Amino acid sequence: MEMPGKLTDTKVNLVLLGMAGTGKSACGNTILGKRHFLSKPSSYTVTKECQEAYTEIDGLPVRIIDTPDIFDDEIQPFVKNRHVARCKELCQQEPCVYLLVLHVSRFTDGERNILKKLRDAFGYKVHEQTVILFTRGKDLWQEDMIFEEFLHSCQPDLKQLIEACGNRCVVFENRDKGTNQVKELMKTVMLK
Ligand SMILES: Nc1nc2c(ncn2[C@@H]2O[C@H](COP(=O)(O)OP(=O)(O)OP(=O)(O)O)[C@@H](O)[C@H]2O)c(=O)[nH]1
Ligand SMILES: [Mg+2]
Repeated sequence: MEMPGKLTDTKVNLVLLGMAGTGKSACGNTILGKRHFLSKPSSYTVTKECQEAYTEIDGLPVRIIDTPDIFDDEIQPFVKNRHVARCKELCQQEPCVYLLVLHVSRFTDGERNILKKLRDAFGYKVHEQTVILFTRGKDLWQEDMIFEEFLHSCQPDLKQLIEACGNRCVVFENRDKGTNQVKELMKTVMLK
């Protein structure tokens, strides 16, 4: 598996990106190990501005950046640009890994061209620094489906996205408090 480049610095930025309601803020909370970002069921977008939080994972200082949905076709360009600029500002110092958050049971029309939108925002090489973070892992386990099987059988547009991101995929169940999933994520984020 290809990794997003060796992260030799002592800090890393994890930028949570994805469409509204996919569980970006919930993933941020899972990584932090506590409720920090506002995360709730809503038909409106919940996170309105980029926010940061810090934690340490196995001695590594990690900055987590939670973001609003910047992929919505209805978003005003100046609003999107403001969020993107803020992310870039926060990521200036340390290496940055983008966590593209997707729901295991939904791959929407808006997500079909998400890589293009991601490249438009963060540059054409952004896929080299992107890990796909699926949420609602329990939806799979309840159907006795293992993650690898899900990845293997996913639809072509999603498969293409996964391949473009070097097959770096992790699954979270944000209702599960176990820390193993965070360890799995960090293994994928870091070049060991
Ligand atoms: N069962 C389950 N629910 C989840 C999971 N991840 C997120 N959710 C729920 O999905 C809802 C939306 O999650 P958020 O974290 O607010 O989603 P978001 O992507 O930050 O949404 P916006 O801030 O609006 O862009 C919340 O009710 C979460 O509890 C998961 O892994 N499993
Ligand atoms: Mg949010």
